[in-house]
Amino acid sequence: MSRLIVISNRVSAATGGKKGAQGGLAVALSAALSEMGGIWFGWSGEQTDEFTGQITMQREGGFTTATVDLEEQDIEEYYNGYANRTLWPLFHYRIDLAEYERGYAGGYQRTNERFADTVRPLIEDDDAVWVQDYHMIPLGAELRNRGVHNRIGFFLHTPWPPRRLLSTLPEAKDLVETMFAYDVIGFHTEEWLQSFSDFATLEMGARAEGDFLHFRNRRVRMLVCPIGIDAEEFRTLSQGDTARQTYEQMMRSANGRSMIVGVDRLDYSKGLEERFLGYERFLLEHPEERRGVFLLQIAPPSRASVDSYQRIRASLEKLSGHINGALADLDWVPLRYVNEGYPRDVLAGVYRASSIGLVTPLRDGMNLVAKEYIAAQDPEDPGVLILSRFTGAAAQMTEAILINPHSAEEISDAIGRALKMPREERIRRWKALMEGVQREDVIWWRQRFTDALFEVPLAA
Ligand code: GDG
Repeated sequence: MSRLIVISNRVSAATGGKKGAQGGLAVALSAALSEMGGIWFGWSGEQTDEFTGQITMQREGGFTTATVDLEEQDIEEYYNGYANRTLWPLFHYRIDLAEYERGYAGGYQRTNERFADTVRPLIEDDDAVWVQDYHMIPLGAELRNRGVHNRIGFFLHTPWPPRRLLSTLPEAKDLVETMFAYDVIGFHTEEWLQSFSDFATLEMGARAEGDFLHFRNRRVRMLVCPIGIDAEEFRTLSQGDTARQTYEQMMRSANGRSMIVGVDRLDYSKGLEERFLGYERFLLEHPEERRGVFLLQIAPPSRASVDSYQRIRASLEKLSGHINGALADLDWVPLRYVNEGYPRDVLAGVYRASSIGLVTPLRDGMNLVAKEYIAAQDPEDPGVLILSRFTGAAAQMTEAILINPHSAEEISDAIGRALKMPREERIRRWKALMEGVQREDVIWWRQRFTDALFEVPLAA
């Protein structure tokens, strides 16, 4: 049987089988790897003085992880540079924040070549290779250059930007050309897939035929494959001791008030400023509701060495201070803003105690928090999900209250509507959402992708 070789920027730390310590993606990929056997390869997250390609192998839970250290220049140009300062903002439609530097592009290419050199000897003839995300777009082409004829798939976890935006990237065509080395390319939504196809056909002369794109002598299959969560695991987590204690603690602290919750990595794509402004608008427009609600925003800092992340952090501190300064009372604080991460079982309890899940990204490939919020609810008395229509999740979660996050009025109206929503309507919406979260879960996602990959005929 074929083994699976998963390649991603970071490899999830081995957790000794402790459920709940990993995120959904790690759970899904480790399950696939344990079932099929294989290797998960990526950067260790560590820095070394000089790149040697020395691999650290660890065997755990039925599969092997293989990691490699990078040198300082690689980390600066490939990870902090091209991945986080160029591609991430561009792929989230923020060309105002994207930095186009030849040094970053060169470092990205060099580091991907280093990854290819390092992982190449681990790949056997029958293996299928699955590359994850925007850090590693040229990796498939580099593997082909090193004689890998195996099936190779690529999955993009972020949006793919519209053609005219992608055209601002100096090396856009070269980058897209490398993607024709893959056999299957997966996106969360039809919209991201269509943007990719538009660029390839209209800017580069590729030919579309059904699900396939033809370019020069290559043919790739494009696949819509929305990622899910491990719904069962999350539901179990939300009924465990820690989640229950957290739930009780939160209910006591809410003291009869309705809690609204947001949970996001601190990132400008998540629409946190817009969320705060929408919530402030609700408080200003509905003074009578004020003391009956509060917003808990959990936002663990990420990518702190990148300037744009320092700026968004400073701006949110200012805005939350302003809202609390203007509106708080002796025994009521409208906004609890916490820059810390919490274990997943604590988060599950927080979600369950919240009357509203407020998810307002300006752009998001999928957004797993929306799905986790639904999975954690009490079926008898579920909360209401307010979801930005610019997330991948909105294409599936149509029973949420869908809003435009750029409009403070829409956020304010949605909060008012959610607070007043009758229980029967809450239950009806939640049931439909939960059914989707359970049906199209993370196991479904990886099965859908690997099925498509194994349908590809092997090169003669
Ligand atoms: C990228 C794409 C796509 C958050 N705070 C804590 C914590 N989290 C967990 C959440 C959730 C995960 O992090 C975040 O996932 P998202 O999907 O919301 O967002 P990104 O990190 O931007 O992920 C995204 C995803 O890839 C998968 O394809 O959906 O669009 O941008 O699981 O629960 N986890 C813990 N403590 C926290 O404080 N333990």
